[in-house]
Amino acid sequence: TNKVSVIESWLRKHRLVYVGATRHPFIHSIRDGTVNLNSFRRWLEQDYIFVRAFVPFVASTLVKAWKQSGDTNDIEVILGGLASLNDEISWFKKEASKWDVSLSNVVPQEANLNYCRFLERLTSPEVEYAVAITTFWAIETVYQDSFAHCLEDGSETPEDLKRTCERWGNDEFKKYCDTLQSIAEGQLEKAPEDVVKKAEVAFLDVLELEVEFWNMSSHGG
Ligand code: HMH
Repeated sequence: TNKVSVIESWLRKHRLVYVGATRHPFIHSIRDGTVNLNSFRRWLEQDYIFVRAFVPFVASTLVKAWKQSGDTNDIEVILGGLASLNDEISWFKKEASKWDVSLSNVVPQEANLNYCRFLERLTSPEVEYAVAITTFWAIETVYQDSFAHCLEDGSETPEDLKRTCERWGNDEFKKYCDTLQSIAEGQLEKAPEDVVKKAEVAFLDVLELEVEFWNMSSHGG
């Protein structure tokens, strides 16, 4: 059938919000090479804190997959996500030393704290798997879409920043996001209406929190 999927319909309905999160001025500044390097350093140190908080959220999503879906494929995909977060933490440490950023005493800023609290709320066993996996997909997809934009033809991303853009903008990460999307879609198709509504709200929350995160990186605060 050519029925529009739940996620596809949200992307249409919330197009402007989605574009706001994935084509933020901070991303434009990386893409056109005008990015302020202190802003980039701030993003790097704050995102390291974010990723550390992202791990328990993804782990809790794995537990939900195991309890509520039991699908072997879902569990392996989420486990793969956890494994890549393990690599990501090492990557942050290496990258930070290249930029003279110290990760040992980073003070999380307000936008980051808000985002980490949101993740923590979603680790609750009362939050449905459909909501958690949709949130997981949204979080990964915003970075994939944003950083891939910095690598497209015509972009003038400085050489030093390409390593970062490639981390999330590469084709394999795109495929991983597509897989998460189809898992989320499968859950949403069979979820009751109130759960689909909660997942939509969580999707919009992610977009808003991502915009605040980019704002924080650009200007501090
Ligand atoms: C703020 N959103 C933020 N940081 C990340 N590392 C990702 C998404 C994707 O992993």
